[in-house]
Amino acid sequence: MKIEVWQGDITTLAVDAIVNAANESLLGGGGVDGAIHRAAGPQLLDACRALPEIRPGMRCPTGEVRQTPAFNLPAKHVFHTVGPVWQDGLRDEPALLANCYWKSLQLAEKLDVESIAFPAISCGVFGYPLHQAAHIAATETLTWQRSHRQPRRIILVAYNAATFKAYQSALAALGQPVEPSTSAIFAPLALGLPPAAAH
Ligand code: AR6
Repeated sequence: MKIEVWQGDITTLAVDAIVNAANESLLGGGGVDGAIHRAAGPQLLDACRALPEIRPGMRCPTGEVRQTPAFNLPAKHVFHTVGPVWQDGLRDEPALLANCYWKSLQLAEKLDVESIAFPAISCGVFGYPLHQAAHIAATETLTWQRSHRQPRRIILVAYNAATFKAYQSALAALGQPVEPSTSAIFAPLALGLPPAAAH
């Protein structure tokens, strides 16, 4: 088994679970969060609002994960996780980012998820340096995969070429080269099925 790397829009993937890079309110935002809410439809926001608040305005602390259905998306579940805002790297950012990956994988195992796709959590608005974040994503997912059977497919989604390259070099440094054909291997899953056919 290998960690897969795929370049494109995570909202098009017919996987069991896609991970959202959200904020602690879970009430939507820009970036991949905005794209996921737009593609899933307004029921996603209702489902997020229905999740319990830990304190006013906070439904999911940084480094944790919450689950909702995926509504109009071709995926089955959305796992909402909250990455750390990058400050200087000395405020627990690496451990918090690692938790986003690890706790999402624990939830996936609990829900019998066979395939899961992650965006580059914290690498947009939250400003995490790309190569450091890619190293954490690669380390957590490879470590998980080497010691667990599920999820069988773990896909790191790069929205742009720079992120794809960062994943390639992070995985190669950890002993897993990524062949250029990886996205072709993945293509049969990314069928772009109309949402109604996928449910
Ligand atoms: N598919 C895959 N990746 C995407 C997509 C997409 N459709 N769109 C963007 N990305 P960001 P963060 C990539 O900013 O840094 C939101 O407002 C993007 O290129 O979405 O964790 C939330 O509500 C980047 O590599 O998330 C929070 O307030 C990566 O996804 C805050 O932003 C993450 O960028 C979270 O910031």
